[in-house]
Amino acid sequence: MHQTADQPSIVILTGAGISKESGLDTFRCADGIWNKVSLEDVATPEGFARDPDMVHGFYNARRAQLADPTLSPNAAHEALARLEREWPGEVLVVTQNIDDLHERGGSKNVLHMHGELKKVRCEGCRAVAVWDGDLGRDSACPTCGVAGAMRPHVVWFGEMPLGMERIYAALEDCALFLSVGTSGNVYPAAGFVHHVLETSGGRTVELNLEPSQGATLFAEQHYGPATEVVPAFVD
Ligand code: BV8
Repeated sequence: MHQTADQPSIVILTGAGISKESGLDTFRCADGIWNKVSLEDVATPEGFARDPDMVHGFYNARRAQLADPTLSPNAAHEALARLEREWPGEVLVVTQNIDDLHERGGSKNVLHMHGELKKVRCEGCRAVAVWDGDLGRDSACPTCGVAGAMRPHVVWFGEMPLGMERIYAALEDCALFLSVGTSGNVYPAAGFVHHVLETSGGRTVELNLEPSQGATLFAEQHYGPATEVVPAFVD
């Protein structure tokens, strides 16, 4: 569908809940990742400096899970891709997730504000590269060749999320802000609904398994598994 600039736009914020029914863990549910490993140890620059092998191991295990051929996008990812194809205006998926299930579900306009599991970054030349398999403390940069300076291309706590200028511009212009599968614990993402209310005044809708931290800020809420509530909302 050809998107025309003057048509109303949609911004969709997604979190780990949208990938849960594809078999990927969330962070703060009872069986969540942060109940198994401390985020200070594996999702901060300090943790990486303290024990790079532990952090590489944490992301290598998640990258291997993503490469599992039985893992696939679910009806919620596919419904958002359908919305992008059928909506005349721009549809931007801003995801906190580092998996690639939105792209594999057919979404084209995706912004990974917390980075991507399948990409790595060289702390020497700053180049970002696609990476399959394990990354280690001695891995060499595919761009500059220097070994020992590679890290996951992932935003850790205390680091600036990616694409913030583009995200705020989209929020200030959107007719609909849809939040899917996020607990609303992590900033700046958790503050996006507030930004919409203060700027574009767009329609705000939360689709989640249960009320998020910011639930009362949304004009509409629909609760249930993403594979049910997202297609129901989109279609
Ligand atoms: C920054 C790494 C500034 C990749 C992640 C006090 C106040 C305000 C802010 C702060 C503060 N103290 C510290 C901060 C800043 C901090 C923050 O917000 N901390 C929190 C804990 C208070 N934020 C940051 O540090 C961010 N950076 O602020 O930079 C700055 C300024 C200038 C210069 C430099 C820096 C960076 C945050 C990014 C951290 N990285 N991940 C990875 O390993 O994955 S965040 C981590 O949490 C995850 O990646 C995820 O993206 C994120 C959010 O989690 P959710 O996606 O919401 O997942 P969660 O499990 O919480 O919830 C799942 C939801 O799904 C639940 O509601 C559940 O009910 C629902 N669900 C479950 N099943 C289903 C379902 N829904 C539908 N269907 C289902 N089947």
